[in-house]
Formats: sequence, C-alpha cells, structure tokens
Amino acid sequence: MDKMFCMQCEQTAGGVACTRSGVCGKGASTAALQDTLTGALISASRDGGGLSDELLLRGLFATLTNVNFDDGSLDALIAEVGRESYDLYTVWDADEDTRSLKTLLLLGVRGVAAYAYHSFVLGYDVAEICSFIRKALSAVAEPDWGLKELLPLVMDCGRVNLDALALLDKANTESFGTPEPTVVSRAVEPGPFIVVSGHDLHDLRLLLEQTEGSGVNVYTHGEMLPAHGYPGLRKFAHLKGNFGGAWQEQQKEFDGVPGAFLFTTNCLMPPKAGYADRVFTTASVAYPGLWHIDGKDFKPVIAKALELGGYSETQPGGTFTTGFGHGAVLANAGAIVEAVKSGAIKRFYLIGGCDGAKEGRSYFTELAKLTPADSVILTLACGKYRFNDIDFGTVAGLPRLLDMGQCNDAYGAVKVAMALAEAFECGVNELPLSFVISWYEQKAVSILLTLLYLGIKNIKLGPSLPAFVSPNVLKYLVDNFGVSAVSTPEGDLYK
Ligand code: FSO
Ligand code: SF4
Repeated sequence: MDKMFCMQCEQTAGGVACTRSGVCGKGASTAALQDTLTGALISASRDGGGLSDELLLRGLFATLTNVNFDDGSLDALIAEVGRESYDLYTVWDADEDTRSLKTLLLLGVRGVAAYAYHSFVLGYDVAEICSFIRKALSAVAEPDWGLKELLPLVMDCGRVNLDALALLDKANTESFGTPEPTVVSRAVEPGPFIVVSGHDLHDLRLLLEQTEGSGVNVYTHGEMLPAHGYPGLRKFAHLKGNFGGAWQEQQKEFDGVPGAFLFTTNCLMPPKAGYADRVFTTASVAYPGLWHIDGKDFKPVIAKALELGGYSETQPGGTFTTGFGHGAVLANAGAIVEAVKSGAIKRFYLIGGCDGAKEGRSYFTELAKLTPADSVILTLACGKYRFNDIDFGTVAGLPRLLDMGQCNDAYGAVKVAMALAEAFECGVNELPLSFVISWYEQKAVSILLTLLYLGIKNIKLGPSLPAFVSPNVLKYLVDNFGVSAVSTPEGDLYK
C-alpha cells in the first residue's frame, strides 16, 4: 500500500503535507513503510512485550527526515520489530487538535530517540528515556485522548529531551573530552580522502582509528564540523578539516569529487549519478543502491577512497572556527558577565537550529549580519552555515560568533543561558537574550519542546511554522510562551 501522508518537516509540500512523493525525495512506498514501522513500534510499546531499547531507538531513527529511503531495510526493521502495525491514519484522520498534539508528541520522541541513540552507542544507559518514549508512543494510539491528556505529555517530552541532551553531553565529553575553540581548515589536501557526514561522533572515531596509517585523510561535512573541537578526535593528525557547506548543498558539492563519502545520520539527499558510486551509509541511514556498512568495518569506504585517489593538488579553502561548547564559553563566564555589566556586551542572540533548502532562509544570514557590534551570536546546528563564513569580529576579547556545536549540543546553549541567569540573579526570560530558531526536521521539534519546558518565552521560529500545529495549539503556544514566526530581520532585531 503506497498511501502517503507526511508533514514532519519544514519543507513539506505546499506547507501542508507530502501526499504523492516527498519534497525530500522520499517515495510513497517508503513513507508507507515508515508509517508501518512506527505503527509496529507503537504496538510494541503498548503490549510491553520486551522490545529492546536499541531496536526502539534504531527504528525511530529510521523514520527521521533524510535518513532512510530504502524500502528493503525498512521491511527488515518491521520484521525485526515483529508486531502488527497500529494504523497511523487513525491519527492523521483525527480532528485537527488531536492530530496536532499526537503529531507533536510522535515527532518529539523521534527527535529524543535520535539523541538517545548517540548516547546508547557510546555505552550510556537510556532506559528511562526509552520508557518515556514507549509511554508517548502508547499515547499516540489512545483513541479517546484529547487536549487534556495529550498536552501535559507533549510538555513532558521537552523535559525528557532535556535529559536526553544532558546525557549525550556527558557521553560526548566523557568519551572525547571537552570541546575547545578550534580553527578548522576548509582546504582539501592532495591524496585519498573520506568525507564523513551526519552527527555520529562514535562512527567518526571508529573511522579515524581504522584509517590511521592508511594514507587516507578524513574530512568532516555539515553537522560533523564541531567534531574538530574535541581533543579525543582532533588528536588524529589525519582528521584534516571540513569539506563543503551545509547539507542541502551536497548534490552540487559532491559531484565528481575524487573522495568517498560516509553518512552516519541525516541529512542524506538522493545522490546524483556523478557521485553515487562513492557514497556509503551506516547505522539507520540507507538509500537504495548505496553500499550500507552494517557492522562498523569501514574497509569498503577506505578501499573506495584509495581507488579514487583524491586530488593531486591542494583545493584551497578558508577556515571555520568551532568548539565553543558550554565548557569553553563558561570558562570565560567572569569576563562575559563583566562585559555585560560594563555595557560592552548589550545582547546575546541565539541564532541556530537546522537548515533547509527552501527560500526564505536567507533571513538568518541577514539577521546575523544586522546584529550590532556590541552583541554576541551563539549558534549551533547546521543553520550556522548561513553565516559562519562571515567575520563578525570580536567583543570583550571573544569572537562575536560562538559555534556551540551540533543540534545535538543544544544542552550547551541551555547551560550557558542558565549560568547567565544565575550570574545576574534573574530568570532566563529577563536576560538580554533573543532566541531565533530555524527548524527543519524532528530533532528541532524536540528542542523546541525543551525550550518551552524550560519556560523560555518569545522564541522566534522560522522560516515558517510547522504544518502540524493546529490553530488552537498555536494559540496555546502564543498565549503561554509568546512563540511567533520570524518576520523580517530588521523587525526581529531587538535593539
Ligand atoms: Fe541539520 Fe539535518 Fe542537526 Fe537536523 S544536518 S537538519 S535538526 O538533520 O540534525 O542540524
Ligand atoms: Fe515531505 Fe518532509 Fe515528509 Fe519528506 S520528510 S515526505 S519532505 S514532509
């Protein structure tokens, strides 16, 4: 059955839903299988029959935008879950408020699952997080639940996501060290190379270990850029730099490149013929015809890089600066607080979130450019590629643009906001801090729920509001949290 209804990401067709094929390149049969997989995970959560945490997280991860386009691997996952699937059209066809809240909950836990999966592979205990995910999935199938029952669960999803982010922060820093400010080259050196995309630092470390001494260099792509800040990863001399720009440029930037590409998580786009033979996937990522690395033996990727040989001359490029996680920012907390007190820093802008291909995203570039010289821009996730090649100068001895990491590092931004509030003995909402968040897929949904759970008000969200937020749910968000869509960069700049 190839019936399709998907509205889970920002680029959904017509701002309503993809119903024939996905704007992301996902076909109707794939969408139907992802629904069947989700329905099977819902059934397994309701019957309490011992579905493992690992399979729960891996299954949900495969339903995220730009992760899994491969019907065969989705079929295998459905068989592995081994439950009759709950029919998601019961949700899609419900009244708009119920549908809206159930969708928020479902997409929220998809985001939570992605974060928890990264902690799980690093050996951390995700049992409590998974128990909430099961509860939320069960709620999606409650036939009579409405606003009263669902709204508290949606807010609770924000709390659990905060736990998931905190756990991932601990897992990453204990595994790879505390990120340090790092200048990353964007040049590509001569010789064979592999470009690693996605978010999975564990996969990156394994690849670095397996390529050591092989003569193959490794470059990060997209959301892997912050990896360079971790001492445990940058110690590998053959981790050379960052390749290309944001994920949505890949079809253009990968074309004809004489290197191999490895996707560890989203965002994979349908590969073009000019480079499809050199793209590999692992974990939950899959695309028909691409070589999937099932275990963690990356020999085929290394062999492909050696076969392609790389460039014969250096491909020049500038630099990016990353590594301003909460550890590095809070190490300067005293100086930052003094600068705010003396008036040297007047405002902080958190301009971050995930990027997409749609027009209208130049808003974030324009806004960043308009921020005054006495302000600091905190950024994270792939939305930073809209402005991280701009020199914003310094303020109070710090770069004005501080890259706090991946979307997975949103906990760092929360920690910094909390620390500032504590230093000034006020609430986060009283700080001179503006939140301007770009959203694209489901991890951004879970982060938004976390910010709401923390009581953060007046968040500006763009480039457009989610299609799955009904007018009543939106009214609740506006009345209680002052959430609004971005307007114009000039209009949104709080001077
Ligand atoms: Fe971006 Fe893609 Fe990190 Fe997302 S690479 S869009 S929110 O998957 O995960 O920020
Ligand atoms: Fe459409 Fe986004 Fe769903 Fe892809 S993930 S089918 S673009 S709503």
